Amino acid sequence: MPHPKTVENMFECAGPIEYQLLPRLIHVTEAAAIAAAYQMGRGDKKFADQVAVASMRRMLNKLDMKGIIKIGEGERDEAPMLYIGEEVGTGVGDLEVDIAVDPLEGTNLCADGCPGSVAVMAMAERGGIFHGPDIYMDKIVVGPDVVRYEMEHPNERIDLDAPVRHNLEIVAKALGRSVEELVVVILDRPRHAQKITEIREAGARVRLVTDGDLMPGVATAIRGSGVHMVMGAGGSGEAVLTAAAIKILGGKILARLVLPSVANGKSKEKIQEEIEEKMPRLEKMGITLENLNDILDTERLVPGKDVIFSSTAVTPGPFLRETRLFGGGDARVHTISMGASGAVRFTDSVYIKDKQETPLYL
Ligand code: VTB
Ligand code: MG
Ligand code: MG
Repeated sequence: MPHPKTVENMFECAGPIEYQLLPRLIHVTEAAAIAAAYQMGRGDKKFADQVAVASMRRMLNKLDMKGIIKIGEGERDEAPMLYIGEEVGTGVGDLEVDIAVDPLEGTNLCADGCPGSVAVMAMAERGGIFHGPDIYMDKIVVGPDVVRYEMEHPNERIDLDAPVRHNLEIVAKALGRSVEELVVVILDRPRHAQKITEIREAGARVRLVTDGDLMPGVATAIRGSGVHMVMGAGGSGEAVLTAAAIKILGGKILARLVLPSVANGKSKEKIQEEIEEKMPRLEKMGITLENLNDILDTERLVPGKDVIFSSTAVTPGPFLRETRLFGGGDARVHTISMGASGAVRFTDSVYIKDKQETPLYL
C-alpha cells in the first residue's frame, strides 16, 4: 500500500477495506467499549466480556462485507458468538474480509476497574491475518525507531533468542537514550521470572502488568506513551492484534508459538498429551513439529496489505482515556484507529441521545 504524501491523495492510497470499513470500525469498538464500561468494576469479568462480545457482533453484522472471524472467542463449540470461523457482515458488496477480535481485552482489569482494558479489532483482506491456534506466543515488540536503526545498522538486530541485554541495547541506541532510561512492559507471571530478572540486571526499568500486554505493544510505536518495549509470552490472538497495529505504525514484532504446557512447566506426559491434542489444528495451519519454533515476524503475523485496526479504551490506557458514562446512556469514548495508508486517528467522541435533556460535557 503506498503511503500518502498529502491528505489530498489519501483516497487513492487507501485500499477498499480501509476506505469503506475503517470509519465504521471505530463504531464497532466504541460500542463494545461502552457496553463493557457499564460493567466496569462490578467484579463479573464473564458478564463484562459477554456484553462486549454481543455488542461487537451486532455492530459487525451491520457492515457491508463478507467477513470471517479468524481470531475470536474460541472454537465454535466453546464460544457461542464471534467464534473462529463465524461469518459476519451483511454479505452485501464484494469485500471479503478476515477479522481478528478481542471485544474485551483485559477482562479482569475491567471487572476490577483497573487501567488497561480495551475493545479491539483488526481486519484485512482474505488470508491477511495469521490465525494460529489459541496458545501462547512469546514475543518482543518495538517501535519504528528501532526498525529505522536496524536498517541503518544491518548487523544489529532485535533477536528473540539473543540475551535480553542485546535487545535492550539496540532499543536504547535506536531511541538515543541509555538502557537505564528504558521501560519494558511484561506480564507479571511466574513464567517470566527469569526474563524479568534479566531485564533488571541489564539495567532497564520494568513495568509489570497483571493483564493486557496488547496496547502496551501498540504504545511502543507512539512517542510519549512511556513504553519502549514489550516482552514475554501472552495470548497468540493478542500478539496478532498487536502485529496489525504495529505493522501500520512501522514498528516490529517478533513472535514464536509456545505450547502452553512448556510455558507452565507441566510433566512430560502432560506435555506430550497436549502436543498431540493441539497438533492436528496446528497442522491445518501449516505448523508442524519441525517449524513450530520458527520466528513469526510482523509480515508473517499480518501479511495483509489492506489492514485496519481500531481500539477503544474501557479503562484508562497508556495513551487513551477511559470510556465515560453520562446521563441516559450518553457516553464519551477515546479511540485509536488506523489503516495501512498511514492514516492514524485519535478520536474523542461524544454521543448524546437527547440534546435538550443532557448538556454537553466537554
Ligand atoms: C495474555 C495477554 C493478555 O491475558 O493473553 C493473558 O496477552 C493471559 O495470560 O493481554 P495468562 O494465561 O498467563 O493469564 C491478557 O493479559 C488479557 O487478555
Ligand atoms: Mg477476549
Ligand atoms: Mg484478551
